[in-house]
Amino acid sequence: MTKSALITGISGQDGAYLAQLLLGKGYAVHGLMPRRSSDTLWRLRELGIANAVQLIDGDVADLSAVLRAVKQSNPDEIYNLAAQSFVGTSWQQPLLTAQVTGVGAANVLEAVRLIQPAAKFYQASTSEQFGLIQAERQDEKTPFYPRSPYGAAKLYAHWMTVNYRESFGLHASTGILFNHESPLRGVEFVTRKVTDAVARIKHGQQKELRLGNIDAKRDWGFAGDYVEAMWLMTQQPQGDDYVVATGTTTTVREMCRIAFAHVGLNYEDHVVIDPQFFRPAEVDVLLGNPAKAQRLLGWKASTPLDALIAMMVDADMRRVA
Ligand code: NAP
Ligand code: F7E
Repeated sequence: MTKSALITGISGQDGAYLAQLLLGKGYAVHGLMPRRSSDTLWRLRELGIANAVQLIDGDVADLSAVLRAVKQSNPDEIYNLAAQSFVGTSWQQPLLTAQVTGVGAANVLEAVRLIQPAAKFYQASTSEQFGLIQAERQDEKTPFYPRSPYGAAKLYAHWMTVNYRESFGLHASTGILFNHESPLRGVEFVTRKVTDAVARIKHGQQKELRLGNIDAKRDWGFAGDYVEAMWLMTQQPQGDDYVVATGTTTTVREMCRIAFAHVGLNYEDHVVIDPQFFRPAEVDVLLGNPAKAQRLLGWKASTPLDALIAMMVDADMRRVA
């Protein structure tokens, strides 16, 4: 029997890789897609799967649309990836972020509870929930302390998922994923902003790159590896919470050095610090402990940061050329 999956946020970085993974496993893949006036299918097209997925018109903040999508797709597994996911924007649009990133998850949980309670549910939780870190290495037991409207909205979605698991017996999991990147990353996020600029500078189209706090540290992995962890969670006998990370942390500064050096440039000749990119509150450092995911899911990050950055710079060099 062909399995059916519903992915909210299918047009995003993770949605595209997850759709590719599930199609490869023989799933019928459905995606909830909000109407946009501009093209948002570029990632699915880059992976060559735009015509292989079935798109359902709807916004995750609209319960009626979510109910209809669940009914129409009759899913065995539901992956809730839809979000206003850019931390910087969450201070400019805190209520929209709450509606989409927070209440949107509750809408999907309600739809599962009401019409598809046997479906396995995955919630895209985040290391941003740790924010002002309460332990040097963060794991599933580390207390949360979000530092942005995005982190606070995700925390609501996270606890709603745990609550629905405990209250209604749903097979509901949260993946507390640390930063993960790829050539399909949105250009507003720092890694892709850097690799895109490196390609433009190398091609003589740009001279400088303006950044904010380059002393911030992140635990960066490859999105292609991380969607495997999402799928492994829905294959377990019961729902649970898992940290997904590499277990190493690196400054934005060092990430810049690697990216510029990949094409023979020195980042210090091009990076300019610009106060407009500093945030009202910063998450200074994140470092995950993925031991539980390794032990119970058999999952381990397999792409080192320099290989990831090289992959991203090479893709942007091709695009800019
Ligand atoms: P992304 O590229 O920003 O993708 C977000 C997706 O959500 C897009 O398809 C977007 O569609 C969709 N979306 C936005 N508003 C929506 C709405 N109102 N209704 C339905 N869909 C909506 O994010 P990502 O990097 O793939 O991340 C996937 C999920 O994991 C997100 O929930 C994110 O918060 C979370 N997460 C990401 C990371 C990371 O490092 N990447 C780490 C931890 C957790 P449009 O493009 O049309 O707006
Ligand atoms: O920032 C610093 C910035 O925007 C990383 C999302 O996927 O991962 C992502 O959130 C760091 C921060 O990612 C610039 O201040 C410096 O310290 O790439 P980012 P993020 O905020 O960590 C988490 C896990 C998610 O869940 C989110 O959805 O880089 N930084 N200068 C900059 N960041 C940006 N964007 N732009 C700069 O110019």
